[in-house]
Amino acid sequence: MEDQKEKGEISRVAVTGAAGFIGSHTCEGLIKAGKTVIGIDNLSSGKLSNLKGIAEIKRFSFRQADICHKDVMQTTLNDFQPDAVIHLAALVSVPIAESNPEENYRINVLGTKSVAQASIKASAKRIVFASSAAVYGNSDQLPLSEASPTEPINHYGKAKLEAEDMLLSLQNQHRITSTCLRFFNVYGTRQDPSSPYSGVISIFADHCKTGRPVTVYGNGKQTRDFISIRDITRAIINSATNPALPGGSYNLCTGQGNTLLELLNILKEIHPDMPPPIFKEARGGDIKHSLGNPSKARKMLGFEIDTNFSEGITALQNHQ
Ligand code: UD2
Repeated sequence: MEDQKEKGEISRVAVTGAAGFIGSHTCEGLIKAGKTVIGIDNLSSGKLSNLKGIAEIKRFSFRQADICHKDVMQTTLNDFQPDAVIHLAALVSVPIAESNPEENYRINVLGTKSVAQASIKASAKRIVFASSAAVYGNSDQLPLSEASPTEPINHYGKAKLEAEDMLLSLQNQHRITSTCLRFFNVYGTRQDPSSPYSGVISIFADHCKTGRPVTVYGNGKQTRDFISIRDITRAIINSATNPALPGGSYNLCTGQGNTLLELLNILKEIHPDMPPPIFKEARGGDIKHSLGNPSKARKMLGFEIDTNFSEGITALQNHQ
C-alpha cells in the first residue's frame, strides 16, 4: 500500500453519503473501476438498499457513521487509510436548509471541516467535495462559468461556498488536492421522488409512472441545466482517482438548458396517457433560469457529457 501511495496511485477511496442517490452510484462506479471502497453514511436519508448491488463484494465495506462526529470520522479514516475521500454527505434540500440554518451550517460547513481534517490526518491525497450551482445565486449572466460572481441567495448556497473556501485553503496548507464539483440539476435512478423537495425529474417521472398529474410551479418555461447521474458519477470518480488532475472548483453541467415544458413533452411521448399537468404559482425564491458552462471541467478534468437529455429521461423511465 505504501509503495502505491508513493507513486501517487489512488486505490483506496472513502465515500461519505454513500447510501444516497449520488453516493451509491459513485461507490458502484469505484468498485467497477477496481478500487477498494469504504462507504460511510449515517442513514438519515440514505438507504442501505441503494448499496445492495455491491454489498457482498469484498473490496466494499460500509460504516454507519455521522460526518459531524469528529472522533468517529477520524478513527474510520485512520483504520481505512484512504488515498482519496469523496465527500457527498450533506443536508441536500435548499428549503430545509432555509428553515433550519443552524442544522445546515452544522452539517454542510462543520461536517465538511470534520471530514477534511480527518482526511488530512489520515494522509489522504485527494478530497472531492459535492458543491452546488447554488453558490452562484440568481445571476442573469448565463451561462455561469467558474469566474462568474459567487453570490449565493440562500443558506444552502452560502454553506457550500464556505465549505469550498475552507477546502481550497486547506489544499494550500497541506499535501492534499481539493476538488469542489458544482453540481447543477442532477437526475437519475435512486433519486427519491417521495419528498416534495426532490428533483423535479424524479417527481415528474414517478407521477407519470403512477398516472398522477404533475404540478408545475410557474409557467413551466423556467430552464435548468439537467445532468445525468451517469455523467456526474464519471466526473466524481475521475476527479478522485486520477492523481494528475488539478484541484479547484468546477461546474458539472451540460451547457444545455431545458424547460419544464420540454421535459413534459418527452414524458408525454413515453406516457401518452399521462394526465394534464396542474399549474400553480411559482415557488418563492425560485430561480428562473440556470445554465452552466462546462468548459473548465472539460479542459481540466477531461469531463465529457455522454447522455443526451431526451435519452437520459427515456432511460430513467424504462428503468423504473
Ligand atoms: C436545484 C437543487 C438544489 C440546488 C439548486 C441550486 C435539486 C433537487 N435541487 O434546485 O439542491 O443545488 O438547484 O440552484 O436538484 N418544480 C415543479 N414541480 C415540482 C418540483 C419542482 O414545477 O413538483 C420546479 C421548481 O419550482 C423549479 C424547477 O422545477 O422551478 C426545478 O426544481 P428542483 O427542485 O428540481 O431544483 P432547483 O433548481 O430548485
